[in-house]
Amino acid sequence: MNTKFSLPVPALVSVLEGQRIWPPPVWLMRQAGRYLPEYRQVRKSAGSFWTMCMSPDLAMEITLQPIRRFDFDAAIIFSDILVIPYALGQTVRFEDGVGPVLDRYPGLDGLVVDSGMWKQRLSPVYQAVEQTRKELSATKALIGFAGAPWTIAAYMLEGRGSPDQRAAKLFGYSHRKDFSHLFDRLADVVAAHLIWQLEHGADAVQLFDSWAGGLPDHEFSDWVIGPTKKIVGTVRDAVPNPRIIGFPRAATQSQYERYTSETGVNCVGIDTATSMSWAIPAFGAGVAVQGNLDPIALIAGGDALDQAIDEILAAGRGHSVIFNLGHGILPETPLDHVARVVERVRGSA
Ligand code: 1CP
Repeated sequence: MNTKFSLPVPALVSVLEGQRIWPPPVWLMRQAGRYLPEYRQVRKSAGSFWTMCMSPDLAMEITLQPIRRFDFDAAIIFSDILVIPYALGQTVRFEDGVGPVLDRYPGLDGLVVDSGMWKQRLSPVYQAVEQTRKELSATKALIGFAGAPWTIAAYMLEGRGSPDQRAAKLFGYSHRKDFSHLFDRLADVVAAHLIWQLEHGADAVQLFDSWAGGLPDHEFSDWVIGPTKKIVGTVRDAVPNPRIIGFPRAATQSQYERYTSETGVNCVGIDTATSMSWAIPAFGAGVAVQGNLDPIALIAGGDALDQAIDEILAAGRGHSVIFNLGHGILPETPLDHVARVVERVRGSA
């Protein structure tokens, strides 16, 4: 039989390939998580966050929960950016009320170099990606992700999340060479992790550089742009037409512009303080823009939420945009406010 049929292309994929889709595809960073009662239920029976990340069946279930409830245009695989230090041999624990806590940084020589070992340790993520892609409707995109090297390095050297990344910066300023070797290692493992997710069925990948804000220009070049560019190049050499979203959260406008023109990503995620109407012309037509509703406006709801949604839509109309938050959704977010976002974005046709 020679029956030809073509699968629908998810709207998010079309936007990442440069098309202008209206209404724009919508998903929310950290859309699988504690604001969902069905997530809290699974979390309770699984016992720990890490167990959920490392069990493909549970990770798939949690990934699909927000799609079932809100019909988002994309699912993001349930995992964490801190699986990378784990793959490198630096143990991570998630403590209730504290967040992630890492063992002491073992130094470059203490990190695992064998990519077979990385793949083995991270294999539950690839299994989860493969299973989820099979389960998810063909109209929805599946996003894989990784932390970007600077943000991962900050956790590895600080041992936990920190407001100013002081330990990582101090290390970087005082041991430039060692730091640059660490970035080389991180770029290798992060690129491999993105490639393996794409090979197992992810339609796109996002690099989270959550701590990119607050760096001087020189360090932004060395620690954010350089490693990201290297990762994008490695992924492009390994996989045909990979779709890559970069999110250098809280960078300055000129840093955002340089990140966009120099790294080679298909789409740049902007944070809440960076305006959509500035970013679209500044980044140019070849790059899609994702963002950037204030997660606190999402908690507030009402007129403030409607107005914030409408401003982003007005700025984005006629361009390649993906509707999202400017940072992750917060646990206290009311469910009906999230439903309101999807309804209002879809209603803007
Ligand atoms: O149940 C729980 O207590 C765990 C909370 C939780 C969740 C739901 C953590 C611990 N990680 C996650 C999942 C997660 N993390 C996803 C899943 C997919 C989705 O988006 O739905 C993603 C993409 C991440 C990415 C992540 N982890 C980032 C980058 C995005 C961001 O928000 O800036 C960061 C910085 C982390 C580290 C991390 N993991 C968990 C927490 C609480 C944190 C942040 C801690 C800190 O502020 O330092």
